[in-house]
Amino acid sequence: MPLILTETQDAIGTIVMNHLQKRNALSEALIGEITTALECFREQGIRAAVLRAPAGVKVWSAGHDVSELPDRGRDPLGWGDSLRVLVRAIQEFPAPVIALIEGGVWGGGCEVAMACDILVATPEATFAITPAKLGVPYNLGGILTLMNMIPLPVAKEMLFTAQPIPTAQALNLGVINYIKPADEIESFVYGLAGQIVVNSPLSIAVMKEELRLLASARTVTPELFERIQGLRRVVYDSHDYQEGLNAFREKRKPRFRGE
Ligand code: YXS
Repeated sequence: MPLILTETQDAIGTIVMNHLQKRNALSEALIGEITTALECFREQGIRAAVLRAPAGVKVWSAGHDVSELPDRGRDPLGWGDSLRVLVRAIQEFPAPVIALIEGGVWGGGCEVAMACDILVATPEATFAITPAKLGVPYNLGGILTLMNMIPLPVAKEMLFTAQPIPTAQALNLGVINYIKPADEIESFVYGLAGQIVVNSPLSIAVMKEELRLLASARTVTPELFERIQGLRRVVYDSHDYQEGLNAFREKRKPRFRGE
């Protein structure tokens, strides 16, 4: 059974994440279907894409599929990790991707939403960035996505508390573009997409790529990169990382020891 639903109309492509029994956890299978759909949209010359869950969901995405995170000793968020693949696929898609958000957005789901170009959410939506809850050392690219989207004190609060923030706060911070009630959000999002698809797709594609390249342009020396990777390795080699995974799998609270 497919994990997504897709639709194309008037140069607008829609991807509905539909793996509800796992709360749209970003498994390799789900991410594979999304990236394949984006490839098809690219071939069809889609000029705006909408990424959403079915109307009325309580959870937009539960984040990375924890059952697919490696046990300790291996970087859980390396270049080839499926979450990283999806974030890049959205950021490199040559047309704007609009996130239509209802329900809770958890963990890596926040980064997927924030990789989108325009975010529209219902008042009930929430955003929780949760590596600390699991004991995961977030990766460089992911931290940079968050740094580009969220003022540092708020990014730190979200990362350190792993608690959800409400849509109203996300709007105040500029993390999302609009808040729209559930009965208006769909027509609003497709109206926005309609304003995009009549403009020059070449101009938009180039400006999107310019923004991506400039937003990720950082001076990262080999020493800085190796120091960060060394720090992250201490975490994913640790008891606490394994404990976070085990606690999730056993549906219990983790007991972190700081080692
Ligand atoms: O028990 P069954 O088999 O029915 O499965 C349950 C959950 O185990 C499963 N599920 C997940 N499976 C894998 N990975 C997940 N992230 C995940 N989330 C949920 O879906 C079935 C229904 O879940 P349940 O009963 O908890 O649903 P609920 O409606 O009561 O609660 C929905 C949530 C989203 C509040 C709850 O499922 C939850 O808190 N999920 C985990 C959210 C989270 O911490 N995500 C971060 C994942 S790690 C990640 O994204 C990055 C690596 S990082 O940590 O670095 O950001």
